[in-house]
Amino acid sequence: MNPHDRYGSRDFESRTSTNSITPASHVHSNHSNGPCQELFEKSLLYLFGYFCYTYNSEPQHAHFRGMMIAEDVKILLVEDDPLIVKMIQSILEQASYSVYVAGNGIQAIHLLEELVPHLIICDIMMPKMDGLKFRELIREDLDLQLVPFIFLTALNTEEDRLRGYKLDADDYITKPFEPFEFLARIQQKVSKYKLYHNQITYDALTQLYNRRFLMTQLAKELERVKRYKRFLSLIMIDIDTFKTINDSYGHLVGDAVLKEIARILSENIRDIDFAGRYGGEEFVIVMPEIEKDICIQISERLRRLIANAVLTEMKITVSFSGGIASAPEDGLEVKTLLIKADKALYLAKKLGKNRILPYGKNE
Ligand code: GH3
Ligand code: MG
Ligand code: MG
Ligand code: MG
Repeated sequence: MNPHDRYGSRDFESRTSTNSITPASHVHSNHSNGPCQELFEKSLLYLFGYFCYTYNSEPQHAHFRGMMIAEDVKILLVEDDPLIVKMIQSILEQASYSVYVAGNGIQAIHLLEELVPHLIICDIMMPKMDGLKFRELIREDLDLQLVPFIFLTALNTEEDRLRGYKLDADDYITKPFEPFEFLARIQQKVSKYKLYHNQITYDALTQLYNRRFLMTQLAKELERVKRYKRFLSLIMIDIDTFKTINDSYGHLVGDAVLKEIARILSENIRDIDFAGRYGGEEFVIVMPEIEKDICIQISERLRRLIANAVLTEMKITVSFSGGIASAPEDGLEVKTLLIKADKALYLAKKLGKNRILPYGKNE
């Protein structure tokens, strides 16, 4: 079992905290039958039957909410043929993937407004917007640029395949395909992407979001605050006199203390909140939909929790100081809010540490 399963489940892949889309929102439309359609469908069904009989699914794992927990790997399937959709969906779901289906490029773009999948499988010949046009459009999206993209198509001349690769497709699978090989190719791309994604998203020591990803997520939340006139608070935390821990017990114990602090913080925030490691012994917790006064209360609870915790086998106790800033009252930009939270934190240190100050009440 994944040791982090208990941490709850904020879905970091969603583009904002309020989104909730469910897998397999199908939309199908009629498609034109090619000359070999019947034979093709029969061979697909045969291979698929064999696959269902033999395949033994294994659970997948990924990261959520700034710490690892049981995973949900999302695959977007853009395909207009209902039979192929059904088959691929079944293959992928048996391998524990969540499948989201769009019947053409336009529907796929609509789904991608809320979803960042771990992989996209895309047919080429589709009504309204074909796969090539769809690929061209999403290549410009920063969130999607690195998501593996596979063309799955009956178009199988060298020219067709080259055209696919020129659009920077990671793979080009032709129909009919063999289910085991198909799944193996998907799994290989998903696991490479997960590895890469984890490296650019999480801090290796604490498994919280790293600074870069934290700021990206915060920027997205602030967009939402602006667009929907919502609010958000964040606390910047700095462990008090942490240098003395290193000096007294050594860096490895210091690391273990940081890990435990991260775990406690992460276990005691809501699913839609997220925590990141901002620097060495500095953390930031972002709380969407929380106004400053409530953030103070929540942060006080966290401060007491940490101050009362006995950490590591060495039974170490620590405290932290924190500075709070809120949107929109203190600003709507990432930089502005972090600077203000840092100013409040600085004052909290100056006033004697082990305390939390909101920006704007003491300057
Ligand atoms: P203050 O109350 O003013 O924050 O005092 P402090 O000792 O916490 O502050 P200072 O900035 O002087 O020191 C921070 C220390 O955190 C120094 C550095 O060695 C330690 N540190 C930073 N990152 C890590 C880390 O990843 N592992 C360990 N073990 N220590 C770290
Ligand atoms: Mg098609
Ligand atoms: Mg510091
Ligand atoms: Mg410190």
